[in-house]
Amino acid sequence: MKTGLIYSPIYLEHDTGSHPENAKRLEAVMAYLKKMGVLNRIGVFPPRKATVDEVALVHTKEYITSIENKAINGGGWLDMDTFLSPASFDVAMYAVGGVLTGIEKVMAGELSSAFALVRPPGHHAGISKASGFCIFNNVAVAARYALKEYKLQRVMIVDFDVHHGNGTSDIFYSDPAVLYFSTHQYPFYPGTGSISETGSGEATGNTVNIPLPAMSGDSIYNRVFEEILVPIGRRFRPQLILVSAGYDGHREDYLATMRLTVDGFVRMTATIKQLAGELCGDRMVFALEGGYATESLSECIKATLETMNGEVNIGELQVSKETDKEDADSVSIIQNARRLHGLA
Ligand code: OKP
Ligand code: ZN
Repeated sequence: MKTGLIYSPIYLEHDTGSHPENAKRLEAVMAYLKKMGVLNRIGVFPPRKATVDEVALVHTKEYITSIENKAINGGGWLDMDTFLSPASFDVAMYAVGGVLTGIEKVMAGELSSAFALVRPPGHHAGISKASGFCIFNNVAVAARYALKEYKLQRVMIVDFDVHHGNGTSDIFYSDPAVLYFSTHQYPFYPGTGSISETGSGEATGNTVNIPLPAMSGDSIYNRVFEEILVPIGRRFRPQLILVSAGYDGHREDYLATMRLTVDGFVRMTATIKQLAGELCGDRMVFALEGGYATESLSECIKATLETMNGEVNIGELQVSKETDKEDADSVSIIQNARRLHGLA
C-alpha cells in the first residue's frame, strides 16, 4: 500500500506577506516534488474542511467564533508572531481538515500512511489561544477525532519540530489516551518542554520531552529515537501514530540553530515507520509544522515521503558524525530521560 500527500492550493491563501511562515514555503515544496518526479509515485489528495464541531474537540467554541469574526472583520495580529488574513479562518479549517482527511484514508485502508502538507501550522495553539504562527492545533484535533471516530484507545504523537509543541503538550497533559513525545531545542521558544514535564494524574509518564542543546544533529537525534522513542512506543502500544513534522531543526534553517541534515530526517522517519509497522499496521499520519528555509524544507519533505513510501534503503544511510555535537550534555539528557521514564 502507498503513502499519499494531502494538499490544496487553498493553503496558499493564508496571506502572511513576508512573515517567515508564508505561502512560498508550500509553493516551493510542491514545485520541487513535481520537478523531482515524486508526484508521479505519490498521489495527491485534496483536503476536506473540518467542521466547527470537529475543531471543538480541542478548542472552545468561543475561541473558534472569535477567529471567524476577526477574519470577517479583515484579520490582524493574534499575538506577536501570529497573523490572521481575511481568508485565514477558512484556510485554518482546511489545515485541520487536511489531517482529518489523512486519518480517514489511512483508517479506511486506502493509504498506508499520509502526509498532510498544511499551513498554518498547529502545535503551539492552545484550547483558546493562537500562538507561534499557529491558529488551530491540527494534530491535536486529529488525535481526538481518531480516538472518537474510530473508537481508538491510544494515539501517539511524535513532534520533531525544533520547537516544543506547548499547545499539544497542554491539551493532552492529563489525557491517558494520548502520548506526546517531543524533541526540541532547549532552552528556546516557547520556553516549555523541560524533561521533568511528564504528564499528570492517570497520564503521568505519557508526556515525554527530550530537550536538546543547540547544535545537536543527526547522530544525537538518532540516538534519542532509537533509545527512547522506540521503547516508549513499544510500551504505550499506539493504534495510530501522528507526527508533528517540523523541519526547522535542519542546519540551514534560520529560525533555530540545530544541525540536522536530510539524512537525519530520513532516519527519524524510518524509525517511526518501523514502530508503526510493528505496532499499528503501518498507520501513520504526518502533518507539517515548521521549516522555513524553502530549499532544505523541500528536500526534507521529498525524503520523508520517499521514506514513508518504502523507497529508501535505510541500511545504506550513514549517520554523519563530523559536525554533530554529541557531547556529555546530550548523552546525559538521554540517560536522564531513560531513567525518569523507567527505561533504564
Ligand atoms: C513555529 B513552529 C519571539 C520569537 C518567536 C516564534 C516561532 C514559532 C515557530 N517572539 N518565534 O514551531 O515552527
Ligand atoms: Zn518550529
